Amino acid sequence: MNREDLEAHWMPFTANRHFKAKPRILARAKGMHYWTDDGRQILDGVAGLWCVNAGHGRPEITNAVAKSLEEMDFAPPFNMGHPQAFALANAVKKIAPAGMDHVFFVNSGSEAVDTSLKIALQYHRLKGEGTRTRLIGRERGYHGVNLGGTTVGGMLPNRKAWSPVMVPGVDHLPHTHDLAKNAFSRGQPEHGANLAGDLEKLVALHDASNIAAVIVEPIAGSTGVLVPPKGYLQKLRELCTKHGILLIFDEVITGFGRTGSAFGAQEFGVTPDIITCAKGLTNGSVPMGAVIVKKEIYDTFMTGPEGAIELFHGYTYSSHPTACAAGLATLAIYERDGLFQRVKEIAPYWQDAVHSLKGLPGVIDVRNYGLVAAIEYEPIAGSPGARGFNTFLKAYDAGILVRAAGDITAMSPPLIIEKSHIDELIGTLGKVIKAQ
Ligand code: PXG
Ligand code: PLP
Repeated sequence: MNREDLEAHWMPFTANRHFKAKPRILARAKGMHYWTDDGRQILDGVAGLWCVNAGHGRPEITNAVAKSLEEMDFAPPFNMGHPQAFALANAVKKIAPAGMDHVFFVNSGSEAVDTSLKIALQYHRLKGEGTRTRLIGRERGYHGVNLGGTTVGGMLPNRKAWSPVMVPGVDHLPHTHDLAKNAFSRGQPEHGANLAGDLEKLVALHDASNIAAVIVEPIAGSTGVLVPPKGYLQKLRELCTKHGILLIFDEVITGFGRTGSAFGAQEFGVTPDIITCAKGLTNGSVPMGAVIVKKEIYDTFMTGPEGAIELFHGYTYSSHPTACAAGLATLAIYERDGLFQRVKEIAPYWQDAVHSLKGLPGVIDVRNYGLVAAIEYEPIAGSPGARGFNTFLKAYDAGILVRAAGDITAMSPPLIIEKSHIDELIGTLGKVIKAQ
């Protein structure tokens, strides 16, 4: 492909001119690997973009999608149903935390987040607490790119240009990243549970009667893998319950086995009121997201006249048959192959491997949980992010795909990863870091 052929496509979250000057084109994928357009094999250290949890090219998914498309390309999701939507909702409910038993389908994590915020606001109105409108996110949170999610998100470059249209009445809790106290933690860091207590300050400032929901990622992914300090999520749950505030876990990354449980909620033993998810729901094969709510929320909506629409919200492609087919096939693979349990089995090896990078030049932190890890580097003076991005580029040249988040290399391989792949991934990354 020459430069001209690349121009029309405005690429998302990409330095377009830099990319188009020296493109990185993936042409094929199978199992743990991608192949580039010029035939180079690349070991996938990020499950595509945190989504291909069962590994690439699963024939069960391909066949289910093909069959579904042949049977019925599309069915309107408003006022009409199709069997696979109900089947998938039941399959999601089966692996969701107990009591979280209703599922609203969308097409992405971003849509799941904005949907969850709308549900939270209307829930309080229906309960006669319509003053509960304020939303609370967290610094360094990522909740997708729609306006609600952008507002509750805590990443400056994602918000700056759109400041005037940010949703009003949003505050942010402090993030939990504390290198001084927690650097090189294995699993959950020791220090920082007290940071959840900042919710009390916001309650003291606004009064609980004005606060609708708190949204956090159990493990912040996009901003460089921030594992929750021991006791932090429990404390947040306690305070939300005390003040009648809904707790939303954004599990777009932590959902579907990444932590070693179906959801982070189960892994960390904290049940939120709402879960948002996407990515691993269809193994990344067809776009889809979902919002899972506890029974009490759904029941609260089911109280008006029977003939009335309860929630004026939904997408043309909510519960799209193709996506539902992909989701059903994906969840069946997770269950049949015991992939979530597999994470538990291989996580200690993964942990030892990533922590072997401690001591390499410029490495100021290594952290991990389940099958996710991050290596953080001392930034190059005057060029924040350059070291992380260069590491990504050099790693790609060396045959591994990792993700740059500022001066952090994030990794989240498919859950089918073998020890030999871990050796190759971390061995190669180590060489790249040494050569920087
Ligand atoms: N919430 C969370 C917690 C996410 O990680 C979204 C919402 C949005 O999902 P969609 O499907 O709308 O992209 C995400 C997505 C990265 C990276 O660099 C992470 C995501 C997306 C793109 C890049 O780590 N996560
Ligand atoms: N814009 C217009 C003009 C539409 O008609 C619709 C849906 O009918 C949308 C936006 C929303 O599209 P979607 O439902 O795919 O999110």
